[in-house]
Amino acid sequence: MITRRTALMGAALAAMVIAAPALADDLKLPRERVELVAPPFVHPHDQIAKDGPKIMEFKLTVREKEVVIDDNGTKMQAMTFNGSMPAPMMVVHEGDYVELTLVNPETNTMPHNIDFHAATGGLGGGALTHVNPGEQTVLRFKATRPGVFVYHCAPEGMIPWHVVSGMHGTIMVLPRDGLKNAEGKPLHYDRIYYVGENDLYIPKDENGKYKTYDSPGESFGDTIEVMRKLIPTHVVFNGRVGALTGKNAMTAKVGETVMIVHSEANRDTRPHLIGGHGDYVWETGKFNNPPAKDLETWFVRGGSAGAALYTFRQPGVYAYVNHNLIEAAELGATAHFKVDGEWNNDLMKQVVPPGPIPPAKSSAIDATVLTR
Ligand SMILES: [Cu+2]
Repeated sequence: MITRRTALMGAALAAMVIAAPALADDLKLPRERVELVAPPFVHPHDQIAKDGPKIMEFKLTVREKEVVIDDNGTKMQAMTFNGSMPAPMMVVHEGDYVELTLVNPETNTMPHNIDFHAATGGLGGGALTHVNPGEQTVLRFKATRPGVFVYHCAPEGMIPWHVVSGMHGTIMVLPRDGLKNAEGKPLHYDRIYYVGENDLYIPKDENGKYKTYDSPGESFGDTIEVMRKLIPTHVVFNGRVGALTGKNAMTAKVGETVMIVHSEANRDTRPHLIGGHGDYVWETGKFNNPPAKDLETWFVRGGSAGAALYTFRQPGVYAYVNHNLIEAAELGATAHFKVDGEWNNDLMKQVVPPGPIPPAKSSAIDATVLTR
């Protein structure tokens, strides 16, 4: 029998549980709260850690929302962390603790969680972070391995659907003393951009027109049908066709070294900078392996992130693509870098501009005809 007293005690106990920090302060480490920013931008951070390990605090709020994914106005019921596709990139140093508050507002319709590929145990945190609408949770894990690692939502029975609906991002765990090349020489970047590639599977009606839905749940059955055929209708960078092209181009200056982090949580991809290279590329994204040099195209395995450093040497607009060129040109996987600076004629020069072919004096074709 529950008396008024036991009910009150129960309430008091519940209040104590709620009032107590979700995680006991067993770690006597300084804390740093980080404000995340939407990709392709990355929050300010030190490339070389100034002092010892910290508890790095982040907050992700799940946003279920309708988004437009191309210039034709095609709509999708997206599921996101913090409203962006991909989710924001987090940066910490090896040995830091990542403390994430994951919020699932009651206005949402789905349960969500988070699986950090950088974390050890508990399904990458997925087993400890399952939150229904109206709930939040706090997860802490130690960043023990340096590199760029994908994180994504992974609710039981719906994992691929939540991932291709937008719930994926990247965390970068930098070595405390910064990045190095194969010879141990320090490497640094002047700018960093985060490109998150996303394969999308939008259902069509009997007339071949993309369908729209009022909620993620309503789109589930049709979307799974398209997903099972493994042919994406769109392959996009940062949530939609054109998210990083034209006026949305990423920018740099000649002489600047740019770090490009590229993730695909679900499917293989092959980044390529047209007219440039990867000076140093951690194709698997893990900084304890020496970076490869002078790459033309690199391979990012589905479910991972890669990192490339490039120092721009010429001005102009560079296309940065998934070099499955059908996916780049027809399905959307294209970004732009707009680079200002001085042109270097030694590296490239137009010796003769395009013009009419001059008449041949004595042609090899004629000689071939004569010998027949
Ligand atoms: Cu989810």
